[in-house]
Amino acid sequence: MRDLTAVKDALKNHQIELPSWAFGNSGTRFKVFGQPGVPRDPFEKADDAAQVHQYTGVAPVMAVHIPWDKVDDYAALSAHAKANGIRIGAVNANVFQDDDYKLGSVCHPDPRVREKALAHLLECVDIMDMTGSRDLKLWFADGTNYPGQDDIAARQDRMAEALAAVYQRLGGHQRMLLEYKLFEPSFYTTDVPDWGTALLHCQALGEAAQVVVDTGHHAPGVNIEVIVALLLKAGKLGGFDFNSRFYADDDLMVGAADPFQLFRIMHEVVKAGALDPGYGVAFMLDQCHNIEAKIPAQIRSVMNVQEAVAKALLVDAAALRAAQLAGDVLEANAVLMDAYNTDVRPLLAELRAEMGLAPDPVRAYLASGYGEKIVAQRVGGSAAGWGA
Ligand code: RM4
Ligand code: MN
Repeated sequence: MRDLTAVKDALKNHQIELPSWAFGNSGTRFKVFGQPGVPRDPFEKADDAAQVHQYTGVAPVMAVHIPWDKVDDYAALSAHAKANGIRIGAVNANVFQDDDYKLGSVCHPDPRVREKALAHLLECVDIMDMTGSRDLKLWFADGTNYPGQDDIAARQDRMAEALAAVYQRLGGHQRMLLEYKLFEPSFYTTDVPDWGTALLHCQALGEAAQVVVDTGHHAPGVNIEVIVALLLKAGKLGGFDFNSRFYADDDLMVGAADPFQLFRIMHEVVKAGALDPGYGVAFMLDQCHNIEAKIPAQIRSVMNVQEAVAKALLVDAAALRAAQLAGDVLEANAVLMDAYNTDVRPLLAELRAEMGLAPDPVRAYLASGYGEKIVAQRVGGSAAGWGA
């Protein structure tokens, strides 16, 4: 696309969903370094998410994670988000932090544990009804550590059974997003380890079941844009959990480790017309800011996604196609690299000016004094976190 007005319009309409858990304390299994001023409840998380939206203008949605974001009154949480200019997005289920789940959740050999896990998933759909959320995001830590520990095929049947029960419960506008991950916490088998497994389950369920690509959930060297292209072709790409990784599921800021990969992924999305909000791909962040300040890190992440999207939108599709059809390998590659090597920061600054925003959202946030204000105000209570 060479029409800069169209590029800017597409960027204005491209929304990025923020993870509530990115605002709370997080860490590794070695240490959680608490930060002053972190939210103490989901309402304060929504306040912080609203800051990210205020400075970027394209992040008006915050995903929640249950039970981390459990509240007595979800209508009040939605109203609070709305009053701050944002809304509640995907509801993420958590069936990996209870003692009962040592050997799995919905794939556990004991039907009592499976029932408990299923009840939680159904509770998440109840919450979606109250928050008006469209998406239920499912990631399972289920798997085994040792050969012979459990029956691999039987576990697939248990997974399918639970997913079908949840699928039945979905309302007309609701979707189930199934996320895969190669390994961790299980080290021998994982019950939904890859996009093929996720796709098989989703295909068996129906249209409202879609696959989520978490960019940190593959083996090193896996070509994620091929997966994205195939899922888009199958009409089964429900969304992304964006983050970057150097080694495993690092959950670092998206675009930090490999901005070129992010561009290649977004190029597939743009080509398929899937950037359009009506297409139904949820562009979510799934990150943890263990050592850096959380709100500016989220702002930076949104900006990193925007840069990749802008570059993908700048690809001269006609020239690329012509070179591809002519078998001109070098020219085709050059067309793509031309877009990638464009400095889109001036374009994004211009876009922000048009949207009434500061050209540099991170600086504007830092100058606002909000960071100092929350450190001063949020004393007492217990800081939110996922308790690694
Ligand atoms: C998982 C997965 C989920 C996220 C949790 C915290 O690895 O990526 O999407 O909710 O971590
Ligand atoms: Mn994820």
